[in-house]
Amino acid sequence: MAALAAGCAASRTVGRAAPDSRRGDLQVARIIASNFTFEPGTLQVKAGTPLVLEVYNAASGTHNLTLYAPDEKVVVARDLPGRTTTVVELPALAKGHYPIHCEKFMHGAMGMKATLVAE
Ligand SMILES: [Cu+2]
Repeated sequence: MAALAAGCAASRTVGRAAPDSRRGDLQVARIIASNFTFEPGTLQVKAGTPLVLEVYNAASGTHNLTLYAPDEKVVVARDLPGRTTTVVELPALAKGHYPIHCEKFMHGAMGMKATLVAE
């Protein structure tokens, strides 16, 4: 798990989940994957509310989104086909910092990581 702590050029942009317009008990957020970043680099969400991530992979090749809990257990791991939106449904999360990594070989080391902050 040392790779989780390795410093590199992850995106510094900040995004925020929004309430779902159809369902007040859900929040939605959009993430864009590309070679080799996630945008936003920090995604702020509400703790205690289920979350739908719409993850668009703008690259032609497959990427991956793996979300780790603060204790480094995997919450969800999903491959992201190229030029496709993958919908990832997450349960209500407890407060904390959740690292996001692309687990394709070396992509995380090249900066393809982000942080979900539940607060
Ligand atoms: Cu990748």
